[in-house]
Amino acid sequence: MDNGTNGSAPSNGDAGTETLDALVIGAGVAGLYQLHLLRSQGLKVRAYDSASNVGGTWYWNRYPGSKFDSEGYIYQYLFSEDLYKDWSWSQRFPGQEEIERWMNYVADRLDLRKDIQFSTKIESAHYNEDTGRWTVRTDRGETIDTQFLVTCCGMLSAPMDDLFPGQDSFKGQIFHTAKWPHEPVDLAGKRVGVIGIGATGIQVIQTIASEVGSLKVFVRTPQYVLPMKNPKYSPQDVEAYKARFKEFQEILPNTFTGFEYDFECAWADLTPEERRARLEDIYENGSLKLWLASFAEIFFVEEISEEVSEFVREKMRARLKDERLCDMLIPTDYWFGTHRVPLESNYLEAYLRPNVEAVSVKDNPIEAVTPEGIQTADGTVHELDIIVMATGFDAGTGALTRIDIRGRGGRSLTEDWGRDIRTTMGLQVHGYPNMFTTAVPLAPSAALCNMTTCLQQQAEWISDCIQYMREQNRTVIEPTAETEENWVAHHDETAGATLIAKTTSWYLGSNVPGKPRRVLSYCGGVGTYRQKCKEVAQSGYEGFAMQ
Ligand code: NA7
Repeated sequence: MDNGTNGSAPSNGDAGTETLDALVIGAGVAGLYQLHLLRSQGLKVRAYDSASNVGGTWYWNRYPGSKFDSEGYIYQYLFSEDLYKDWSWSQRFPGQEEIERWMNYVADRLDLRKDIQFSTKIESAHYNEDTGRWTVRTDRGETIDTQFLVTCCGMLSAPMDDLFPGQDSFKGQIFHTAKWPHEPVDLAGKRVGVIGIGATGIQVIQTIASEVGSLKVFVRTPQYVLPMKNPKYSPQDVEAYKARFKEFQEILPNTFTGFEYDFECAWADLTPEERRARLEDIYENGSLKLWLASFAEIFFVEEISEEVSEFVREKMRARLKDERLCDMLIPTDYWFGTHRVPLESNYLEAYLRPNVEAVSVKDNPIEAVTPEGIQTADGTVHELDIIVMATGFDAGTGALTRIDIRGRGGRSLTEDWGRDIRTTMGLQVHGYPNMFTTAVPLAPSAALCNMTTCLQQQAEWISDCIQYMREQNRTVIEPTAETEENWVAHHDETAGATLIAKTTSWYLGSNVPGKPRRVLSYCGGVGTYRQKCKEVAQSGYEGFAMQ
């Protein structure tokens, strides 16, 4: 899978400084498209990635059971019908290996590799006010001088992998899911512990439960889950979804979440029986539709959210049966859909297996990793051979705050975002001229959307903006403080009206100690956000100072 292809190294000698028009950080979904767009515009552009190949999220997250929760046929680039139609998914929600192959297919089809430097980490990026350009340094000792810095680092690429004292002392193997090795990990017969039951932990647990000797799942916060229906595709199925290409091009960018479905009716317009029937019907769809397109009111109205939450709890109870498991695994103190809802396949049933044990660490937290296993606060040591940390990410900001990024006057993004997470539409940050961002906070691409829909829109906005600047003979762009303030206020107002703002989760950054709280994703909807971005472009980038 990993063909180890390395793009060409900087062209002008080992000690020299290469000069680019644009440097893209990341060769995942956003980075590949951004590179393609900017290169097509005639810019001298290069993408850098610390991985040895393309894929981003789908390169790193190769843990057992890793797969889409978005349908493969909508997790797609929509700018080229040929690119879309020449790839065929084998099933509705494909797995990581197939997704990684698809990303390689995209890179090859667009001939992107020659402009990507792999196995290279960007360590710092400093803005030079005199030249209006960025000086970027890599872990290979290279220096690159670039006019534009475009970050395509993904919203979930900074793993929370250093959480417990003693991790290094563990005698067995310990892996964070986002750093899963390329070599197969032999789980057969082993005593395995999984920490975390987010979307990732759930996929791991349901996949390995039957393979391992014993499995201990360390459960802190219960999680609403929805069963996935994941049929294999026949050639006819593939033809049928491909025939909808134009429809997807139309629909996806304009729905609330960038998925193919949208809210259709208001809660108040239906009788209780009709509501129930609608919930049952959507539940049977086996997708994220119950969350993202059942009733918009679940995000705003506590009573309605509670009713839909109870519907999901009922479904979970019927499968779990066991009272202790129900208490541990079914949420009661937050509402369905106020943070990421995972899809699953026989995940709950895994807990009914004799070799699987759910260990509550809610009131008895994990205190340390010892040479033998995981130790909880009461002193118990759970002896293990393998520990899987499905412990999530420093979402939206972590990828950038782990790079030394300095803007005007030497200001540090790590320090700025350490105080207050602010962006202008998730596309630029005041104080950091000529830096464009994707998948960062205050845009839908920070959480609540089908990522490809949102990332394509952002990449297109960025390349259009750069094109405009070149046509206007402008060289530097930066949102004004006022524009950013207005966007932050609008974002906060929109987010504050939702129940998302009342739920502790990574959607608010509450999984990272010390991280300033703010709902990361723009909650006004993908279509609305797109429209607002379009208006900015049509106005000649009003609110963005250009020189
Ligand atoms: P998540 O959704 O952030 O889940 C992380 C899980 O790890 C969650 O259950 C956490 O419990 C648990 N966790 C984290 N730290 C601890 C400690 N110290 N003790 C016990 N349990 C802990 O990450 P995922 O990778 O599953 O999903 C992230 C996104 O990737 C997902 O939304 C998809 O979009 C893809 P907690 O809830 O904090 O109590």
